[in-house]
Amino acid sequence: MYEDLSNYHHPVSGLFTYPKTKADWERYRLSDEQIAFFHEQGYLSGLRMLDDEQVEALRNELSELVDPKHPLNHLFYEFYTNESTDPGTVLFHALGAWRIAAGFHDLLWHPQFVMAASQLLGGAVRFWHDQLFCKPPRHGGVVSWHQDYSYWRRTTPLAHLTCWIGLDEARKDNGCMHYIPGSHLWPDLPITGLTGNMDAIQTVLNDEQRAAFKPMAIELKAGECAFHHARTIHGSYPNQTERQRRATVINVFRDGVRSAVGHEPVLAGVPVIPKGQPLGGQFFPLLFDPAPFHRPRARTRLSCANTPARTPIESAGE
Ligand SMILES: O=C(O)CCC(=O)C(=O)O
Repeated sequence: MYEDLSNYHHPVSGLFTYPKTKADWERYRLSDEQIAFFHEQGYLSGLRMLDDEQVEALRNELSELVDPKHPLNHLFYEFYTNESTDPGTVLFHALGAWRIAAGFHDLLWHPQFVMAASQLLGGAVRFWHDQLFCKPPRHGGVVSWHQDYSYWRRTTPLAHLTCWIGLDEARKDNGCMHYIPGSHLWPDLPITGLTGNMDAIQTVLNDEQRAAFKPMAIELKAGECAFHHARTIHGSYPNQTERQRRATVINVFRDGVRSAVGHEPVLAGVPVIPKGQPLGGQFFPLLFDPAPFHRPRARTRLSCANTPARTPIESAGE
C-alpha cells in the first residue's frame, strides 16, 4: 500500500521498540560528559542507534527509494540521483524518505535519537527533514565542507541539530564524515557548494579559521550515529573502495523555530508558513517533549508520557 506517511505522527511499523516506563527511557539518556563534549566540540559521535536487523531493513527500503520510478517519488522534497558536479563521481542525495518508507518514517521516533536530541537542544524536539546520502563503490563523490545552517536560513532562530546514521561501516577510505571541532562557535558562513570542490569553503575563511581548520574523521560502524551542531563545519571525501557508503540523516530543531520567509515554502512542495509563525502541522511533527520528565508530581503519567501514541495527526494549528 502506498500513501503519504507524513499523515502519521506516530510509528507505523514494528521495526523499533519504544520505552514504556520512565526507567526504560533513562537508559537512552546521554551523560553530562557527553553533553559537555558536544557543547565544546560541536559534535558527539559513536552512539549505537540501529541493530543489524534494523540496518538491513532500512537498506532494503533504500534500495527501492533510489529508483526515480518509485510510485511515491514525487513526495521527496528534493531528489538527486547524482548531485555531484564532478562528472566522474556520483552522490545520491534525497530529502523526504520519511513520507514514503515505514522504516525511515519510524526512525524519527527512535528513543535513542529523540532523547539525545532533546538533551542536546535543551527542549522539545520538532522534525525538520530527513536526508539520504549514498556514495557508490569506486566513484562515490564528495560532500564539500559546509555548515548546515547556511542552507536553513529560511527558519529562525538557529536551534537545529543533525544526526548522521551509518547504513554501512564508514571509514576514511569510503568517505566517512569529518568534522572541524570547535567550528560551531564560528559565525555563519556563506554557501560555497555542497558537492564538487571539497575545499571551496577555504575561500570564505579568515586566517584564524584556516589555522584552526583541523578535520576530525568520524569512523563509525553500520548502525552507529553522530550528532552535530548546525554551525559545525563538516564534509566527506570520495568513496574509492569497493564498498558502499550509505547514510541517513535526521534534521530537527527545538520546538518554537519559526518561518523566516512568508513568500515561499520552507521545503519544496509544503504549504507556505507565514513569516514569524512556528513550524508545525503535517510536515513538522513534534517528536519528543521532555517536559513530563521534569514534572515531579506527574509520576503516574510519566511512565508513558513520551510513548508515541497511535493517535491521528496533530492538528495543523498546533
Ligand atoms: O553523508 C555525508 O557525507 C554528508 C552528510 C551531511 O552533510 C550532513 O549530515 O549534514
